[in-house]
Amino acid sequence: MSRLKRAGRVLPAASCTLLEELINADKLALPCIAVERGFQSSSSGSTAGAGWRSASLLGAGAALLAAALLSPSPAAAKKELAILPGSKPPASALPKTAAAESAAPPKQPQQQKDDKGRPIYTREEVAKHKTPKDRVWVTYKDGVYDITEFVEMHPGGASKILLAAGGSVEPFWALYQQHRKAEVLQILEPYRIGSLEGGAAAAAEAAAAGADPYASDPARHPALIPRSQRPFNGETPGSLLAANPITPNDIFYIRNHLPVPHVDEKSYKLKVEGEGTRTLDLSLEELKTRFRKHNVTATVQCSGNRRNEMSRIKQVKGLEWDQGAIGTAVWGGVRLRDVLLAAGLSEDDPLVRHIHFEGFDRDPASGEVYGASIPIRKALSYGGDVLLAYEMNGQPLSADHGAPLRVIVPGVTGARSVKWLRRIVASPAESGSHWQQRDYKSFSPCVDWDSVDWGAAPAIQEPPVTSAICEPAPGTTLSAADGEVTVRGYAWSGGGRGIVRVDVSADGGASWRPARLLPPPPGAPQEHGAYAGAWAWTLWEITLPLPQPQGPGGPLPATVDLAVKAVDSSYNSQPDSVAGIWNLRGVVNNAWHRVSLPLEP
Ligand SMILES: Nc1nc2c(c(=O)[nH]1)N[C@H]1C(S)=C(S)[C@@H](COP(=O)(O)O)O[C@H]1N2
Ligand SMILES: [Mo]
Repeated sequence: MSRLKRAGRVLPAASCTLLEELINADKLALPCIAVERGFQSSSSGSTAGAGWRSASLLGAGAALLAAALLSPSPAAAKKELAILPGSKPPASALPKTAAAESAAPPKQPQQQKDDKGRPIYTREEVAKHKTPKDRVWVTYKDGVYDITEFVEMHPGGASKILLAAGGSVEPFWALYQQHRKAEVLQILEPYRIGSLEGGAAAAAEAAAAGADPYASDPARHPALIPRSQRPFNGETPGSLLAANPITPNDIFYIRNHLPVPHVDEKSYKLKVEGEGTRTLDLSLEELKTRFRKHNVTATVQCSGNRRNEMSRIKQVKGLEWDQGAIGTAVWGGVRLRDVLLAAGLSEDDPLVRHIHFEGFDRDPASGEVYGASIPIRKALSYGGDVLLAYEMNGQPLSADHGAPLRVIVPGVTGARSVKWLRRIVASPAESGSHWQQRDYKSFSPCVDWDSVDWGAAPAIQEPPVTSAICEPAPGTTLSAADGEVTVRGYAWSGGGRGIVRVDVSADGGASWRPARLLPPPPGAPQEHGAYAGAWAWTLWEITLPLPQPQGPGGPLPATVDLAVKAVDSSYNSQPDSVAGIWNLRGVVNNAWHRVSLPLEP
């Protein structure tokens, strides 16, 4: 109550409207600015879908190439290619064609040629070719390929291959190891238009100047949609998210506030100290041998997931995440509880209320380290499954995901799962970290950056039930002639509450149909809607009929307005709109997720 009063006192009633002007840039320059340097300007256009940058890249027909490049059986993909109505022989895509020539970069005085007389292109030139309009180029080893014709041959659908447009296909092939590259290469070869400058070795030339604190950041998978470069933040494209209940490590979203610290695994020590403990210094080896190993299948989601929808209502400060700042992995490590008990912490120590985590990452300007805390009840709970993880899906943690050791707090917002864990502190008080005290909190829609009282709201721990549509991608045009559309996505709730139901609408929420819940990932409770320990998301899918014209040439709605909402095991559901939960930092957006797609006859 006192919190509400406090907020009420500082706010003139007139400011309590969502129709206020956008917060101006000066007002945004608040405490978090140091850690949000890289954040990209928003796409706060008023039209639905304005923020969906990558979606428009997905031209019709890409699915075929995806099939060819990603399918387990390239032979089958070739067959598919052969039976396509109106498909041209691949020879039409050779560089001789007028189309390919006209789209070539402006002729340089002396175009460099490779040993076969083919033009040599730089990576920058290749990167300009990401859409059918600009021609779609990809590279494989030192080859440059114009695959535009191939992409356009297919009649439609969202696809994965255009994610590689303008760059190398190799990281995508590595993601889907099941396909045999030699045969897929045969499909690719006729589309070769030239060679890459410096050959395959050019890829290694990336390392930048020494003064840059981000210079030693690791390479990232090109499928990640970057939301900022320094620090790096990137999300998983929807089509890849919905494809697998376990998110492959390489495309798991990355949320870094600071430069990636490189921690030597051999000399690594975890310090455990604070109220009611005797200090421990544990090497990675000691952690692995002195404590029992556990695997926990858990979803991690950033509090800012789906923030871009908030910015469409009124600008918020933060990374413009779409629905991909979420992922699910099987985390391997030791229980935090076991380590705390080994440090002598007593379960009924009245002085210990919070467990703090501190990372090795440090703000190069202020020296501040990343930190967060969780309540003691969660930290010590046997069923709470809080893990000190050194493995992600059976692999050692990568540099971006917190090597060599990170915290995984299942059912709790991502910010508390501290990466590159340096220190654990038992304490009577919450962490004083910026990210615990002055960020990752939500307020009334009327609170702005002038009036915000950070002490007035609790730090986000368990997030509310949420869900999102991952496929079809925004920008996809639906065809009534197809009769139906298949919609896929995820649903997840905080606190280990399982998903009992997911409702999907194709008319903006006027009518609903329950989606089919897909089998939970390995290690998660196998029944849907578990009351506890349901740390992992539920993927779902549904095929819905598309509106049909009444008689030939009859009228059709211009769009199909998809919406999704989920229900968790406490029968919590989601609010229908973003406006009522808008908050200045753009966190915990769990409104119905809506995707409007144009409908053609
Ligand atoms: N040390 C440290 N831990 C951190 C962060 C960070 O910047 N530094 N980011 C946090 C946030 S906000 C999120 S959402 C998750 C993201 O984990 P991921 O990058 O492995 O997906 O890590 C959390 N742990
Ligand atoms: Mo986050």
